Amino acid sequence: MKIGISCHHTYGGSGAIAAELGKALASRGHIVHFFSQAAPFRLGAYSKNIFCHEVEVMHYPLFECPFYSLALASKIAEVAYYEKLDVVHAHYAIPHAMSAMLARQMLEDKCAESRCFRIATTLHGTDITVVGADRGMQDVVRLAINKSDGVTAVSSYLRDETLRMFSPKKEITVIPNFVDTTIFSRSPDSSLRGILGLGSGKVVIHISNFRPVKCIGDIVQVFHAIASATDATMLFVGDGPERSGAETSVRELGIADRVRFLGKIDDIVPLLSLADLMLMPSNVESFGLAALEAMACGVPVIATDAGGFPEFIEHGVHGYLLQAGDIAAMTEQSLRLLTDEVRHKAFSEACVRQAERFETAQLVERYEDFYSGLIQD
Ligand code: GMT
Repeated sequence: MKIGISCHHTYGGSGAIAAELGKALASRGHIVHFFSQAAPFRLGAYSKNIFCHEVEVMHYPLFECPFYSLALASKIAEVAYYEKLDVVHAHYAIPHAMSAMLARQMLEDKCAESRCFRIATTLHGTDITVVGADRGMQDVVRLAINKSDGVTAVSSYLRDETLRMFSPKKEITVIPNFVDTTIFSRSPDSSLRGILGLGSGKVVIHISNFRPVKCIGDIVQVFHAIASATDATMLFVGDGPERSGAETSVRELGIADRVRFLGKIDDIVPLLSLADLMLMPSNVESFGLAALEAMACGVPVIATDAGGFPEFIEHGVHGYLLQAGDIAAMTEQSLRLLTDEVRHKAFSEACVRQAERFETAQLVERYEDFYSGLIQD
C-alpha cells in the first residue's frame, strides 16, 4: 500500500507512535510518506520506503496565526495525487484529519472518488480530552471524526470518552499503543551511571512533555518523600511548560543534588535500562506510551487508575494504580518497590512479559487490516 502519515513531529506519544508505525510499515514493504512540520522525532536515519514532506507555512504580517492546516492540506493533496496514495492516516482529528478532508476536496475534480485516498484517523487523547472539551472546537472535532473513513482510538477509555462526548456516527476501533521489544529491552550501560553521577542508589524516572496533565508537582512531592527515606536519584526526561516550576520546587526542597533534569532525549532505552521505577501520576492519560516502554525495559510503574493505564498495567503486578493526587499512597507503594528486592524482581519480570503483548509487529498488522478494510469499502 501507499500510505501517508500526518502527525506532530514534537516530543510526545502520538509522534512516537506515528513514526514507529511508519517505520514498521516501510519495513514490511509499504511506501510511507510523512507529513509534518519537521521530521518526526523518532524517525532516525534514512530508511528505505520512507519519504518525509515538511510542510512550509507562509508567514506574512497580516496573518497573526500562520495557516498550518491549509498548507498541510495542499501538501497532502499534491503528494497524494502524484504518488497515488491509498490511505492518509491522520494522527489526531484536528488539525490532521481536517487537513486530509480538505486535501481530498481539492482533488475532487482531478480524480474519481474511487481513486481518491481513504482517511484513517487515530485519536490519541488530547483532541478529545482537552481540545474536544473546548466548546468552540467540539463541532470541528465531530466533523473530522464523522468525515474520516475509519477511526481508531488508542484505548477503550478513549473510545468510550469519544462516544460519550461526541456521539459520532462512526464506529471506533481500539488499536492500543505498541512497543518494539527488540529495541526496548533492558541493556544496562554501567558508564552511564557514572556520567549521570548516580552512585549505587535506586533510580526513579519520569518521561513526558511536562504538560499540566502529567502532574509534575506530584512527582516532585513523591520523590521528596522517597529521597528522605532512601539514597535514590530522580531522572526527569523531556521538557515543557511545567519543567521550570519543578526545578524551582526541587531547589526549594533541598533535593537538587538528587534530581537530574535531562531535557528531551530521543533514545531513552539507555536511561530506562538503569531505572528501577517510573512515576506517571497523570490525571488524564489516554494510554501512556512512556509507561509501556518502561515496562518493556523491566521498569515497574506507579501510575493512576485514570484513563488508559488500567488497560495494560495491572495493580499489584506491574506496578500500582492509585488515585490521581494521592501522594501518600504513591510514596508508600514506591518505597515498597524500591526497598523489597524480591517484589521488585517479580514486578520487573511481569512488566517485560506484559509489554510483549503489545509488540509492534502484532499491532502494525492490525493497522494494515484496518487500512485494507477502508480501501475495500
Ligand atoms: O501525553 C502527551 O501529552 C503527548 C500526547 C501526544 O499527542 O503526543 O500523547 C498522547 O498520545 C499517546 C500516544 O497514543 C498516548 O500514549 C498518551 O497517553 C496521550 N496523552 C494523553 O492522553 C495525555
